[in-house]
Amino acid sequence: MSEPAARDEYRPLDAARLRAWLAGLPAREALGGDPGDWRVREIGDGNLNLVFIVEGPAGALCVKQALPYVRVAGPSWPMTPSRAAFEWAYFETVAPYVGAAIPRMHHFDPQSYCIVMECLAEHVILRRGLMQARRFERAAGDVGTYVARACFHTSDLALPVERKMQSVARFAGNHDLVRITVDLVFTDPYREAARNRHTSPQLDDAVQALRADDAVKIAAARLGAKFLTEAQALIHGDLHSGSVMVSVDETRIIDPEFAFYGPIGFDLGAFLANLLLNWYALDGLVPDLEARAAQRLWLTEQMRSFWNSFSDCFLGLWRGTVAVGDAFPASTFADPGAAAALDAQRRAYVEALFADMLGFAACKMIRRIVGFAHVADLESIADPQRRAACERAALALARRLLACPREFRRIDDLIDAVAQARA
Ligand code: SR1
Ligand code: MG
Repeated sequence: MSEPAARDEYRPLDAARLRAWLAGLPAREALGGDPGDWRVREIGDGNLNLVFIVEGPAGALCVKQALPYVRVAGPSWPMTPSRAAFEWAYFETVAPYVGAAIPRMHHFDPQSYCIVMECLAEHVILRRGLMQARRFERAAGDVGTYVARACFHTSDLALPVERKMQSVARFAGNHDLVRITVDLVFTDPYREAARNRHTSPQLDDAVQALRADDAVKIAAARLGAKFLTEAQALIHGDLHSGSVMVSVDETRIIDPEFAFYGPIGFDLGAFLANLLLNWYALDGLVPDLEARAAQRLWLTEQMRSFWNSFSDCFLGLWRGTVAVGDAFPASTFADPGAAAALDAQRRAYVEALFADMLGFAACKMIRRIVGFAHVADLESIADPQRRAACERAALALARRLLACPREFRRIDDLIDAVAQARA
């Protein structure tokens, strides 16, 4: 990876500069015509970056530029734009394993922290679709398969230690983004912090109770320690429903700027948490009772499909690959008895990932309700009473997941508990 330019050389793109810069890249072929013909729109609505769509007579491209600060907070909250290099490195690393599940990457410029990629014009952000109670039958299963492939192939189950550690070292420099997650997911929600906010006064009592609940705080802190210490695989690091783009028959994963070597359950939990938050937000998003119940049923099926796709694919890869990884070395389990013992261990490994997924999902739900960055599913509910009721129910489930993890052995245990947490 090239050395990024010094921060004071940074210049944010505007339409004119973007046209001039793209005109000098081979990727311009995708646009056709001349720069003057290209239509440039800035469409970024996330927390961090500029995102441009450039349309020419022959086609379109997406250009993402990392800002040197948190977009939603402004320059008072600086953040290294080198995250763009880690986003590029993540895509480069997982591309051989995930096929068309990521956008086609055209170019990375380490001086301007810009990535040029395929424009997914036919796709919508999954969160936006779910907020309109739309259904994308493939999405959750595809994301489960994606996490299994990306994580299995970057783990010690598939990689010899030399390659794994080289990759760990490559992503270790993304510590500024890991710091954000440590603060915003595992620390601030459980204490008074200037950046926290919640629906007040409606949720004041629930937030106070959360911050006084030592069992829940210990569980969250243990998961925070796991996040920091368990370099199980290369993880996306921010796999919420805004990082997934969908069409009727395709699913694409975007925005892996938080990538580093961490616990697989963190990616699983992030996606699951966002399905759960949407489930609770439906009380405020879908007024018709029958339509809401039907959408909720569909969403719980997606949760099941997500977990089943992940576990089937992960186990299938582990069983089917001629493993060259140094974890559970295949050569020591060659005879039939040992092979059966290894298979029991594989199942135990995946069961542990299930428990991690639920714990991390709980942390991700809590941070989106009482921390800095919330989700549009809940934020778009204008009536604070109604929004708070949805948030209170989601918080109740999250606290139960953290306080009573042994009640949740299978995905159906979670699905049963989702509706109970509304009472
Ligand atoms: C300061 S960044 C806030 C959040 O936005 C990103 O999407 C991550 O979830 C991060 O925690
Ligand atoms: Mg993002």
